[in-house]
Amino acid sequence: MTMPPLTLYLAAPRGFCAGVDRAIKIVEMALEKWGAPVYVRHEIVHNKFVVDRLRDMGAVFVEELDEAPTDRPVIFSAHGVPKAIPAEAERRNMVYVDATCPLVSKVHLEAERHHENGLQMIMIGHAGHPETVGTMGQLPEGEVLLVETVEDVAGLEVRDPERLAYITQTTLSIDDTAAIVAALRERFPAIAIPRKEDICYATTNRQGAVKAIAGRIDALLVIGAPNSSNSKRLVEVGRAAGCRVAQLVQRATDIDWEALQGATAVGVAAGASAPEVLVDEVIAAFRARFDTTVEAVETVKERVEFKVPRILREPAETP
Ligand code: 2E4
Ligand code: SF4
Repeated sequence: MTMPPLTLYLAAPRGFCAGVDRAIKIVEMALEKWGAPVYVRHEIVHNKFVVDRLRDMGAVFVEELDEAPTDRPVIFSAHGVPKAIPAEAERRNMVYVDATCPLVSKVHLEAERHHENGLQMIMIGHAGHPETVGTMGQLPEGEVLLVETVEDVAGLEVRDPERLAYITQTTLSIDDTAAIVAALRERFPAIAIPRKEDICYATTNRQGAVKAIAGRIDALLVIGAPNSSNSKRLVEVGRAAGCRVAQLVQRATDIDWEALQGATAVGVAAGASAPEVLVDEVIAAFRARFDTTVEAVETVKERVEFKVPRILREPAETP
């Protein structure tokens, strides 16, 4: 039986960013240094495949610090934590390693700097997302006001419209955020503008890569988890760029083949927390059904790398 021809356009950059690479390495190195179990507060990154692999190696994932015993090391996820969490770990005399992405920590420091200068903060982000909770938790309750949409801007009740600054989650849609920023600037012309955008390089590049293939494809598959903010944004970016069919899939078994009927060009992108083996798995699933040609479309090369914290670069203390 002859298979129908289909071209797969692979968006590049895709998949792991420097912050995810570092966070996973932190868990692996902690297991090497201290042995199992090592506790991790929240999924280290939002990907079941990554979490299951680390769990098999001896990591134990918990949602709250008090679910971890005090005599084992604990790692904080890449998304960041409110200030109260490391403080609590110290109070309980726990060894902890912070896997917060340095680009999230940069936003934390920015919030603190503005606060010290007497500015009230507005955060653009998604309510309840761990990064938003962590960033808002850098400042006392009530100091950071959250906006999720352009409509939210009208309802803001600020202390002093002359003394405001804004920060954002690192994984937002570039275009949606620009619209919210425009609304903020219109309502509060004196609002302080960040020296550099908080949306990180990896988010920016992955969205750019989806836009670059959107015009050539009948459907887009984004590999990523349903709780992965940056991955969900890639689906939205695809839709906004004209992809009628845009699916978020955790792995090949999630693909809705019905929806792809008649397609001859399909785009594949992957969120910052999705490992490349899952891209390979999706390609293999296409090869089993179509006479598949794979074409990578690279918009930019990424060369960012982050060091792991010093505690993991030092040898374990001998008793
Ligand atoms: C930390 C910050 O934030 P998101 O839900 O996109 O996290 P995910 O774990 O999917 O991606 C890695 C990451 C971690 C992104 N930004
Ligand atoms: Fe860091 Fe950006 Fe990766 Fe998030 S997506 S972990 S902010 S590099």
